[in-house]
Amino acid sequence: MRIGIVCYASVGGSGVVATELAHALAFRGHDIHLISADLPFRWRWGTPGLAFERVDTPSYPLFNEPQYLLALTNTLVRVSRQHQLDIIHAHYAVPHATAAYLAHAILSADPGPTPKTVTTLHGTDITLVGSDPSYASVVGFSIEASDGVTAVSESLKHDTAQALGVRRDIAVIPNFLECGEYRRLQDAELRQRLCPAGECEALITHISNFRSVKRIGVVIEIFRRIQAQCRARLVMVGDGPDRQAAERQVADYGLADAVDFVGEQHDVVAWLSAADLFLLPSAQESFGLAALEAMSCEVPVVASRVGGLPEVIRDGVTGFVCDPDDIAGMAARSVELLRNPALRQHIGRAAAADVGRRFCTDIVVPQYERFYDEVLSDRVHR
Ligand code: GMT
Repeated sequence: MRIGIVCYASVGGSGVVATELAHALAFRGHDIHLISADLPFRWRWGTPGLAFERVDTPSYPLFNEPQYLLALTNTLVRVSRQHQLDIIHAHYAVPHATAAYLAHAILSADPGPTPKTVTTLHGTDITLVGSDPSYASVVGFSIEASDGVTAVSESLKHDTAQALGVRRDIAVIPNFLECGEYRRLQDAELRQRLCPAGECEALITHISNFRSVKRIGVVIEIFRRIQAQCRARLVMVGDGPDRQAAERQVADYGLADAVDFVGEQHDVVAWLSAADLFLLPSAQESFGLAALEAMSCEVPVVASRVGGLPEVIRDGVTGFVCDPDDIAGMAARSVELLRNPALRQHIGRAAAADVGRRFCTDIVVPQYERFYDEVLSDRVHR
């Protein structure tokens, strides 16, 4: 198949999933064009069958507003015409589903077949941004107009109907990772560096893009409560708007010596392999790719019971999910895990095994291939 995949380049799960899907599909013999404003975070050169197509949004002194939707639509039309795309696959509805719709309308006047459009919903494109009254009508319309729609969890499928009144069929295809790569490393060097003997007993990690939905302040509050009961260090991986406030909070709590802010990191497997526990107390999380990565590296996760997280983490079996307001509960679960190495190992191994059964590339990517086949043969219900 010839597929154009559209995504955001910035650090964020939707861009990661779209880029990994592009690599995996190219590896499986498809002709893939990854279309984005910049090279995505996870982009790797040299995969045969995979090309990068940049969206250039020219500026003009009259406009304060960059015309990204028009530039993207134009790029989709150009790439479709040059490479006779079978499918345009938009990751993140805002505004990618709308650009796909417009490109489809333009291309339908050309002779020959018009590419089908597929939209994958990721989360905040529905729950925060897409349902904002400033966007809701056009986002709902563009989703209804796609030839096929997928969501990364049952919870997000439900939220799409609730928030936007979308009535069409939505297939649930979960996020995935390369299970062979997301494996706990036995290399103790980073652990030793972060957690020298005598200074800390447990290493706790959080990875995100530090936006308010991730509740970074709650991560630090949970850590403060853990610290009151057992010696531990917290490693904060990532960057974003809430980082400064978090650093101030850490200083106010007198925890500066126990918390490291290490910024964005490419090699998350090494950081996860050093960890005993992963915290994800988000306010909303349609899937929680970061939790999946931790689980695959045998790190037990304590998370909020929101969105798709309970579909990823089986409470009490492959990690723990608590009411998002129950900060005391999240701290108690964390302490329970940190004080009991056997439980930690048991949950960590169960988590990695479950990821291996449900969320590996070679299990999930064929689900996308089957979905593309259904869309191309008009077997998808609107
Ligand atoms: O979180 C966002 O605002 C953006 C989005 C992204 O592009 O990373 O995250 C969402 O998509 C991820 C990939 O499908 C999911 O793993 C995240 O749970 C989801 N974030 C939220 O729902 C808050």
